[in-house]
Amino acid sequence: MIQVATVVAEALEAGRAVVALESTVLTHGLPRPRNLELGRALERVVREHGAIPATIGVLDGALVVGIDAAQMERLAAGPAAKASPWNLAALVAAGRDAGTTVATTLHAAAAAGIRAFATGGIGGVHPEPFDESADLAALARYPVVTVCAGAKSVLNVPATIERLETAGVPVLGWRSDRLAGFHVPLTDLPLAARVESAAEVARAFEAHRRLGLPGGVLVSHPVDDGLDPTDLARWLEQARADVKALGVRGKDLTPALLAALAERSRGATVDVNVRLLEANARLAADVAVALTAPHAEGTP
Ligand code: PSU
Ligand code: MN
Repeated sequence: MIQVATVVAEALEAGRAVVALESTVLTHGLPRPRNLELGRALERVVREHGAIPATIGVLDGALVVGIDAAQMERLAAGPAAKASPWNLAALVAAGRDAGTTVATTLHAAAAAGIRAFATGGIGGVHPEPFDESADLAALARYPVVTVCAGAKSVLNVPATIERLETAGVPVLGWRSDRLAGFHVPLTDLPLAARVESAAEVARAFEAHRRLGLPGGVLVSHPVDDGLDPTDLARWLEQARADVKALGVRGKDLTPALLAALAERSRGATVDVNVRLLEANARLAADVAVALTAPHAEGTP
């Protein structure tokens, strides 16, 4: 039921660098037509940095690793559902189209043997009422390096980092000692480990695996020229009130908050989101290349 595109299967077979990309950001994270432009741009960035992109999505009920141009257009145009691990089977059984969240993308990437993945911001713990993303459990479960810009700003970020700790997910600060803040470069949350190069990320991931620890590692990549924290706090307060008035809950919550933020900031949050996604794709490609180097995959 998982279809791996020929170009991706051949690249993996040949030991070449491959980067997984998610598609919920295309179906639910960004407005049209920027979603499709971004989907194409991310694949281009990965190729320019020496790796093969594999955007993952659900088409006619098939979980596809490495969607083609027409499939990307179709997902970006919609309508498409949002596939998390808890609703994936039902969507597949019904033959639906869907974007894959970080959690579902990790599942498919791991099944295909892909070791590097780029997203924007991971899901996590929402403020009241209780709601916690399946992304956290998936990060703790699948052996993949995920490059992100921290957790999405709409979340309870301190609680999210605590949950990652409990789950045993190492968070590596890219050239920084604090967690990245998604729309803003940095939070004030300290990280246990700092990395300066893609080779260092690859070595940390290999150490994690050789120790027999389950799951992957998360790279926290701060955005350049992020939003002003005071502006973001104001827009966030407004966006939360907008979404509360709509009574949105569950899997519709994150997309609704991102859309409300985009509206309140007149597109400023979308501009930063696009830039950080491209930067993360670049870094994930460098990590994927480093993971193919002999020192990274050698015997213990
Ligand atoms: N990063 C972005 N934009 C997004 C997402 C991530 O910059 O839209 C998506 C990811 O697919 C992530 C999902 O897995 O939002 C989280 O949704 P939830 O909180 O319902 O698990
Ligand atoms: Mn949820």
